[in-house]
Parts: sequence; structure tokens; C-alpha cells
Amino acid sequence: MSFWRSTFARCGLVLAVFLAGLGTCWADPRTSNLWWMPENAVQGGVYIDQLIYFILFLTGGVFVITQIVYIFFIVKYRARKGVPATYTHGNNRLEIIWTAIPTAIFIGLWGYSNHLWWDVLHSTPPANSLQVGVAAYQFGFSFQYPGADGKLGKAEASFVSNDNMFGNDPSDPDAKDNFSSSVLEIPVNRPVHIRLDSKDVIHGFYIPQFRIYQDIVPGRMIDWVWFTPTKIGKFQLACSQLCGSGHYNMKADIEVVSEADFEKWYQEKAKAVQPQPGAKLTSVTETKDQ
Ligand SMILES: [Cu+2]
Repeated sequence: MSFWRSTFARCGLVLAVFLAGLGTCWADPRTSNLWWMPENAVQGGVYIDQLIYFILFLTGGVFVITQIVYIFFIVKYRARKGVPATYTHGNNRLEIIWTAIPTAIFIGLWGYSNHLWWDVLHSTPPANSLQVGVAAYQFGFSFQYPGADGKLGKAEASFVSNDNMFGNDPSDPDAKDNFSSSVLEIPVNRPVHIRLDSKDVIHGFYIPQFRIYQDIVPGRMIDWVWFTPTKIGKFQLACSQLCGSGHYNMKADIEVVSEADFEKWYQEKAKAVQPQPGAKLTSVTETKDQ
């Protein structure tokens, strides 16, 4: 009896020290939702959260159980005078069980996250999506909107340069009235389809509240990311790839506004770049050639 009492007392003590230490392990700079996921402000974000919490509780539970068993065995089978050590060569049935269960869990998680990736995140953007070009560079982001015609136009990574950050195809008339912005202004509850390109190195397009993270790779146009913001408010886009000395400050403001406010902002911006009637951007060279 005294053996069990002392064993449990020791296990309890070790566990208490461990849990007390755990409290000091949390060093999160976030100021809200400190303990759990940041606020969810995107359609479909709840599925990502469910998966993350499922994995967290599953692995957390397994961790706690294995630590309890581990500590218990350490105490129970400690070296004692007059008690010879016992040797074991394993148990095949046990080996098969504890290999098969985690394997089945991992295959299930793979299947479910694959479904999330293809059916929720990587699906075709809806036809009414707002098209926005996103150019990343050392050290900032710039955004491009389609202008009055609502078309962003063709773009290719090979066109990306200092003068053409978004890689617009110079021969495509749809791109002529595009306008740019340093803020990602988007309407609430409308799908936003973004086209990402980088001018120099690999950057990361990361918005925790939208549950989006996509690398932006130079030499590639990445056009499969889309999302539907569900909350009006200010958010921050941050670069999540260590991209150079100014990486720590590589960010951009995101403003999710009502459809009416967005329309007003968009019309004002579009009007400012509206080409004059009859005027063409290529008219100078054309006059010279004639
Ligand atoms: Cu960066």
C-alpha cells in the first residue's frame, strides 16, 4: 500500500512541476484570442479551425496519456536493491496495434485535409469574384485593381520588372485602365480572387484572420487563391517568409468595407486613371513610326 501511495505521490509531484512549467511556455505577441486561433473573418475558415483543433486535442491528449504512462513506468520499474531487472523482447500483437492505430489516424487526416485543400481552398473562384493583383517586393506589397472595365487583363511572370510590378501584358488593352493601391481594400461577403507575383525573392502572403498562407515565388504567377471576407474591419497582411533585412516590417493594411463604401472608393480610384477618349498609351510611338 505504501508503495502505491508513494508512487502516485511522486507521479503527481512530477506532473505538477511539468504543468507549472507549461504556464511559462506561452509567449504569444497576439493581444486577442491569446489561447486559441485568431478571430475568423473568412468564409470556410471554420473548417480549417475544426481540423486544427481536432489535431491539437488529439495530439495533446496522446501526449498527456503517454507522459503519464511514461512517468508511472519510470517510478514503478526503478532500480531497487534485491530486485533483479527483467528483460523483454517485445510483443508482436502490441507492436501491430500501436502502429496500425496511428497509421489509420494519419491516413484519415490526410484524406480530410486533402478534401479541405481541393474542395474548400483550391476550388474554382466564383464568377462574381473581385480580381486583385498582388505584387510583393523587398519590402512591401502593392495591389492592382481592374479599373472601369472590371478586367485585370493578362499577366505573365516574364513581364514583371521595376516598371511593371504586376507583370501586365503590354499588348492587352484590358490592363490599360488598371489602378494600384497600397492598401488592400475589399468588400465584405464578396469573393476576392488574387493573382500573386514577386519582383525579387520568395515572399509569403499571410493573413491569419483569413486562414490564408501562400508563398509568392519569383518567376511564377500564382492565381488560384481566393477568399470571401465575412467581417468589416481592419486587418494586416504580413510577409511570412524571411526575405531580407527589411522582412520584419514587410506588411500592408487590409480594409474590409461594406459593398457601398467599396463601390465609392473604387469609382473614385477608377475615374482618376480613366484614359482620355481616343487617347492610347501607345500613341507616342505610333506617331513616331508614321
Ligand atoms: Cu517578404
